[in-house]
Amino acid sequence: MTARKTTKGKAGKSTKSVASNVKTKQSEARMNAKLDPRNNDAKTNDLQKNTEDSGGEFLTTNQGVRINDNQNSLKAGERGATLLEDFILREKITHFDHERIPERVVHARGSAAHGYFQVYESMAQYTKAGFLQDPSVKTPVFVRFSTVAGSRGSSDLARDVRGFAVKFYTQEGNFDIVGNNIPIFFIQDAMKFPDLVHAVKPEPHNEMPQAASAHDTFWDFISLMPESMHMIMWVMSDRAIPRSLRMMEGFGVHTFRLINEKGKARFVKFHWKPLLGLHSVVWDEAQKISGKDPDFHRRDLWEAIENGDFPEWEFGVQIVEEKDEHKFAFDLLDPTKIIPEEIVPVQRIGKMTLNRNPDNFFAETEQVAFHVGNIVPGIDFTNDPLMQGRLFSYTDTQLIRLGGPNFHEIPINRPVAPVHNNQRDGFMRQTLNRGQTSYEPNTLRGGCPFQAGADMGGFTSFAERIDAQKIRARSASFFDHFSQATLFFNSQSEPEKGHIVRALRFELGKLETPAIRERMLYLLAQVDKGLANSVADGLGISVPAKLDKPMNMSVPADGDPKKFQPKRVSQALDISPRLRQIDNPNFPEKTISTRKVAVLLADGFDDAAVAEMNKALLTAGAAPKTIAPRLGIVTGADGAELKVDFSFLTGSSVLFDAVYIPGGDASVEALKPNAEVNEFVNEAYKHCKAIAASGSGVGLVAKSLGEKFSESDTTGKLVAKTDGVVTSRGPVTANFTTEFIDAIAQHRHWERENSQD
Ligand code: HDE
Repeated sequence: MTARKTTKGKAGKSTKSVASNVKTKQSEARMNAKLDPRNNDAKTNDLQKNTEDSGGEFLTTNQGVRINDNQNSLKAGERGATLLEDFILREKITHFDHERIPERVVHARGSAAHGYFQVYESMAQYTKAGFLQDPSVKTPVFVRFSTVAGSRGSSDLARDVRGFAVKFYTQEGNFDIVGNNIPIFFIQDAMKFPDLVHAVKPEPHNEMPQAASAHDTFWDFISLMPESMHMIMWVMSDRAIPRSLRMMEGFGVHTFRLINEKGKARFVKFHWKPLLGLHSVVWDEAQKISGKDPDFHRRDLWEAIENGDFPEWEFGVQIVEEKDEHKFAFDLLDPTKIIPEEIVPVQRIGKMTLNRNPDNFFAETEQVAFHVGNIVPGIDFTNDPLMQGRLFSYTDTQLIRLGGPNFHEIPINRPVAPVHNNQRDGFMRQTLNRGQTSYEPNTLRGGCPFQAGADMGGFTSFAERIDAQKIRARSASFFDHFSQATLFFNSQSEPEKGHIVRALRFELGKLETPAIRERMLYLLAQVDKGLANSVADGLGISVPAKLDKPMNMSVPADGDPKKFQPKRVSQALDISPRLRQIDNPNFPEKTISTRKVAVLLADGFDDAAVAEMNKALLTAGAAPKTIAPRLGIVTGADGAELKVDFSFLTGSSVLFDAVYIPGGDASVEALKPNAEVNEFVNEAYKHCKAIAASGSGVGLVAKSLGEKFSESDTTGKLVAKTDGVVTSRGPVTANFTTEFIDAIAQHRHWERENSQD
C-alpha cells in the first residue's frame, strides 16, 4: 500500500488534520531512492505490494476498527479493575507478546541491503544460468552480512567470521550464495558443525562470553581438531575485524559446478572483490568500538547507502575443468582449502551494487531465509561433505525460525519468477490457490501446472557418476591440515603476522585451562615454529615438545588414531600475496572514498585552513566531521560558522579514520587543557591513523604526542618522527592536503606498532 495524502473518513471528515506531516529529509531521500529508475527493479516493485508508509490514516485494530482511545484500558470505574472485554487492549498486548521469533542459531547478528547485479559479458561458454548471459540485465539482489557467534544484539566488532549471503532474484528463480568473508571453513564434514558451534557459543553453564571465541570450550575443541588450523590462521588475522562490511571480500567457500547449454560441467569457486579494497581495524580499536558504537558496521553500511556511496563488489569465478579435478595438492571437495589465485586466477565477470536500505529491519533483514540449496539451471553442487550437510540444514532451520513451511511466501523471500505447484496449506499460507486440483498428473486441470523440459528451463541435476560403498569415512586426500595454514601465514605482511601473534596471545591468554594452551602451541608449531614461539613468549610458557594425546582426536570409536593423523603434501606455492590485506596485488587502488576524518576545533579556529582542508577531503570523497567541546555552532576567527557534528562525548577517535587539528589560537588554547583531545590524538596515533595539524594546531599535536613527536630546529618547522603525521606551520596548501590525503589512503601507518610492543 502506498501513502495516501488524504483519506475520507466514514463521517466524510478529512484525515489530513490528523496526518503527521513530519517527513524527515532522510525518509524523503529514501522515498526518492525508491522512485529512482536505477532501483526500479523487479524485486523493489514486488515488495511494494506489501509496503505501507504510515501517515494520514486513522489508528485501527487489526480488524480495521478505528480506535478512539489508545491511552487507557477499559475499566470498571476510573480506578479499575480492567475488563476482560477490552478487545483492543488484549489484541495489542497479545501481538506484542508474540513479536519475537527465534534468532538464527548462528549468524544471528546481521545487516542487509538491496541492490543489483550485472554480468560484464555473457558467460554462456560456462553456464546456462540466465542471469549470467546478458550484460544489459540487472538482477535484483538482497545481501545480508553477519557475524557468526554472537546474539542478535551483540557487537559488530567481535573477532569473528563475517557471513556474506547474497540472494539473486533471477528470472529463473532465486539463487543464493550463502558465503563468508573467509574462503574456507573450520571443519570438513557437516557432522562436526553442531560441535563447533556449541564450542564457540557462550559456555552452557554460565552463558559467557558473548560473541567471543576467547574461552576454554572453543580452544579445547580446536586443539583436538587440526583440520581447523587453516581457518584459525584466517580468524586470528585482520580479516576477522573488518573496518567496514564494504571493505571485505566474500567467498562461496565450497566448490560448485557451472553447467553450460550442452551439459558440460566445470568446477567453480565464487568470489566477491570489494572496490573499496580490503581494510581492517586493530584489535584494541575493535574492542573500544564495541563499547562506543556496537552498531559500527551496521551504521557504516546504512549511512553509505543513504549518502549515495553505494558499495560495490566485483563477482569473480575460479574455473577448473572437470578433467583437472585431481591435479591439485589438495582435494577440491575439501572446504578447508583454497585454490590459490596464482594457480587458478579469479576472472572478474560482473559487478554487484548495493543501493537501497531495507524499509523494515524485521520484515527484510530478519525474515530473509537463505539456503545454499537455492540454485538455478546452469549451477550445481559438488560432493563437498560440508556443503552436502548444509543442503539439509537451511530449510530445516527456517521451518522453526519462521514458523512453518510457507516462509518462501514472505515478501523478502518470494522469487520474482512465477511460482506454481501443488504444495498447499500450512501455517500462515498467503496464496489462495484456486481450483479443484492440487496434484499432478491430473486431467481435471489439463495437467497444469506441468513439468518443464530442460529446453524450457526445467532444472536437471548434473549426472555425476557415483558408484560407491556406503561408508562413514573421510577421504585421505583431506588429511593435509597444515600446508595451507603455513601458506597463509607466510603470505602475510610483517604487520599482519604481528597481528596474528597478538590475536593468539589474547585468545589463548584468556583460557583458564593451561593444558589447552599447550596443545594449541603444539599445533601452531606445525604451522610455523616462529609463530608458535612468539605466541608462547607472550603467554610466558614454551612450546611443548610432544603431546600426551594424538594430534587429531576427531577419530571414530573403532578407528585407529594413527590412521587419522595429519600429513603434509608438498604445495605448488610458498607464498600467495593475494592472501594478505596490506599490498595485496588484487587491490592496487588507494582511495579515501567514504573515509571519516575528525576535525577537532573550538571557537576561534582558522577559517581558511578548515575551509581548504574540508574542500580537499570532500573532493577526494572523504567525509570530514567537526568535533568540538560542545554541540551547536562554532565560530571561526574570521567569523565563519560551522555546525558541530559531535562533541567529545559523542565522538571518539576509534570511530574515525584520521584526525585533523587546524590552527586558530583561541581554538587551540580551548582544546589544549581538554584531556579528551589528548586521548583522541594519542589513540589515533596508537591505532596508526593519519594525523594532520596546521598552524598553532601543530603545537597541540606535539604536546599530546610528547616524545613520539620531534621538532626540526634547522628550518624552524615541526616535523613528525613517524609516517602519517603531517604538519604545517603555514597556511593549508595543496601540497599539505595532498600529503594528508595520501597518508589516509595508506589506511594505517603500521611501523608505529613496532614501538608499541
Ligand atoms: Fe551456515 N547456517 N551452516 N555456513 N550460514 C546458517 O541458517 C550450517 C556454513 C552461513 O544471513 C543457518 O538461516 C551448517 C559455511 C551464512 O541469514 C543454519 C553448516 C558457510 C549464514 C546454518 C554451515 C556458512 C548461515 C542459521 C555446516 C560459509 C547466514 C540460520 C554443515 C560458506 C545467512 C539460518 C543469513 C546460516 C547451518 C556451515 C554461511 C543453521 C549445518 C561453511 C552466511 O541453517
